[in-house]
Amino acid sequence: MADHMAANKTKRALREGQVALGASMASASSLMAEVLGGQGIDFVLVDLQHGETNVGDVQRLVHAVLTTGATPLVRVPGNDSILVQRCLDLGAYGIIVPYVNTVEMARAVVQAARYPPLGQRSCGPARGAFYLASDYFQRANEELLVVVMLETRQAAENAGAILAVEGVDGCIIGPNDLAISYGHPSGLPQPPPDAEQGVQRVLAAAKQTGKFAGMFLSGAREANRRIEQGFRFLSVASDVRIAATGLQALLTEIRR
Ligand code: 3PY
Ligand code: MG
Repeated sequence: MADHMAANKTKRALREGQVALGASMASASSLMAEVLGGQGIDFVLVDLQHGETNVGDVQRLVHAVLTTGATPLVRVPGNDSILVQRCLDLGAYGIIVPYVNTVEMARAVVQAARYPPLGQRSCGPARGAFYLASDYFQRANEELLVVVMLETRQAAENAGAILAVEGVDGCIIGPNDLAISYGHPSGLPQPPPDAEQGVQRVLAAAKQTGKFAGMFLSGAREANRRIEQGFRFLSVASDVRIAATGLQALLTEIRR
């Protein structure tokens, strides 16, 4: 076991003002975790919200990602203190919490994810202290990434206050839920004008508070456009979408 917790490369990069690119995993496959992590990506997001993954899968998926050098992050299914703590105890290097709409909700995330004095995370890092490093408890608040999802009109309106909460490192926008909360359908190539105003409000709040803003995206052009605007934490692909679009493209080519 290491004496010192390995640095969270994604958090370091974000802190230095760099862009971090990641891929999301809807599947619970260790093979997929290794394949995605092995492509030179900064982080792999294990998804307990919309994927097939359960908390019992988290340990082996996080481990598989760690072997590749990518940072293993976990999106929990909701703002649930117990699940946040369990996923961190199972070795996640960061947590992404959906539907954080208010300052109170952001404070609850910090209470669950940070050890005292910043929060009230209970100390029992099953993997952290006995596998990751003996100084896990001392280093965790510094190394672990805490990301809130801003994906409603209310969240966009409260973005400045939410991002100012100590212990929140940054945010990521869910464009589908954001569009829906403004009364639009999901799956649009770009947010309609009123939802885009929400996007820009989040970005401005991030710049003002010195935190990072991110977005779930697919498509290189949209990713580059958002990076130019100042978004720095991007999930640019998901395993199921890549499999579906890659296979469709191949079949179209063969059948042409
Ligand atoms: C959304 O678009 O709402 C998301 O949460 C992306 O996963
Ligand atoms: Mg969402």
